[in-house]
Amino acid sequence: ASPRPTELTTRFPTGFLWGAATAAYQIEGATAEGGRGRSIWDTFATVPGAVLNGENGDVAVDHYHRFPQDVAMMADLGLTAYRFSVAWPRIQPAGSGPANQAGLDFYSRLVDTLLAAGVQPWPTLYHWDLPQPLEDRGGWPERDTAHRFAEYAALVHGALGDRVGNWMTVNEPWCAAFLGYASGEHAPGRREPAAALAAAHHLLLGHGLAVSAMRADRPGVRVGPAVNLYAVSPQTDAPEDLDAARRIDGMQNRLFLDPLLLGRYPDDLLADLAPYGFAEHVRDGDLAAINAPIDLLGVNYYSRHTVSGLPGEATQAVSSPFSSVSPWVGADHVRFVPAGRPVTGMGWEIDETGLAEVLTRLHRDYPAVPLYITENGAGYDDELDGDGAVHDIERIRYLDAHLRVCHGAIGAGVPLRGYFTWSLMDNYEWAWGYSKRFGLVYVDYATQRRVPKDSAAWYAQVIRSGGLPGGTL
Ligand code: PNW
Repeated sequence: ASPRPTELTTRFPTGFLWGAATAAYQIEGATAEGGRGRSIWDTFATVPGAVLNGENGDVAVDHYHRFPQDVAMMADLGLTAYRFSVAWPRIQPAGSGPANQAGLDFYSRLVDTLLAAGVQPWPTLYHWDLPQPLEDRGGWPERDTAHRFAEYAALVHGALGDRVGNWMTVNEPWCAAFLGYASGEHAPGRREPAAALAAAHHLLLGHGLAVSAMRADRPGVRVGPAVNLYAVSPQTDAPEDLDAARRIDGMQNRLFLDPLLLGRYPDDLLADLAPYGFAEHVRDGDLAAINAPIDLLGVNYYSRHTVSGLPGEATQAVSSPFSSVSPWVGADHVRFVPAGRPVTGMGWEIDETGLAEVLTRLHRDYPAVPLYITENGAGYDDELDGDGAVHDIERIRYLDAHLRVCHGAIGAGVPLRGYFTWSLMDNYEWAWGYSKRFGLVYVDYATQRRVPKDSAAWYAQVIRSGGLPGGTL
């Protein structure tokens, strides 16, 4: 028997995946090359006022052309895995029909380059770039979109599944549904609460149908969704605040976790959402499809929501300056209140204890499934220093604190198998355009020069040593 360590260490298990994440529209550019069709983000970015400074992903960080150097950079960092997304409009420019070979070829080359560099490819099939022709036919509020997604998933998996073992279906269905169709701060910019609920159901259904299609094709495939989970706290013990926390936890976390992992929607949400006709979208067999066995659950974690249901000063939900319409369907009276913690450059409170809560809760309340942190990171207005470096000590502190929580969770028996930081490099931060930087690597947008930040060197050292250095940061 191996001796039980008497002292806490921060050594991660052998085989723990060390990764970084990106998404197609945020990094690729080349939006008119290789037969790519238009996506809802191409359209949305042209709407006056939708994106800060009217910026778009036409060029982004030119990863479409620079991927060999970017993969070399990943290898230099020592990453053992890389999470990227596949642009649906590159594969099906019209949103349906046979695959565009040039689109498949791009991801095939990327996968081969990653494998040659010793980096595991972890693709996400949907990171928000719906083909515009599908939005023209109604988008995610339309049930047919879920079936189109499963078809597309099968095409990509058919082409890459011989080399790619781990897949994510949809990224953050909460954002895609509620920022896209309720508050309208993301593409396609619609402000229709009932449609947003339909979108949420169809994103989940699309996930489930895709899992089944991929599994039928290759029974050994490992696949799951990536959801964005938050810790949620009531501001006080007042019944109104407790109810606000129940609703926000419901809409943010349980609306997705319960159907995915338990095969049902929560009763309290079904009651809250009845006025919007939510249940009318849920047909016989849908919940069984959504509850198809998954092999992994991706958890994107950034912050905690502190909420109140009492009247008071209005604050922006999730600190978005881009819409005055709440994304919180059935809970638009809820106020998001600052709890006084330090914030990142996004205005998001830094609270690693929330990650501990999220992981503990998954372990306690849901059937066991291998967990991966598929996003975690901090956005700031980083700048090159006079010495040509980027000294991003706040990002290092953020990552260190969250990784310590991951280590503790593993020690407590949570089946956490890997960690992907958001993001590998600075990129197009959606409605914020290029103004917010999440990368370990700085990108000079004028020249596309990549400059590893201090956090990149720190992360490389963590990976090399297999754990976190002691001492204070
Ligand atoms: C996630 N919110 O987006 C995405 O998966 C990434 O593409 C993105 O760059 C990253 O987190 C940082 O923002 C989110 O308002 C966008 O709650 C907005 C919210 C949450 C996540």
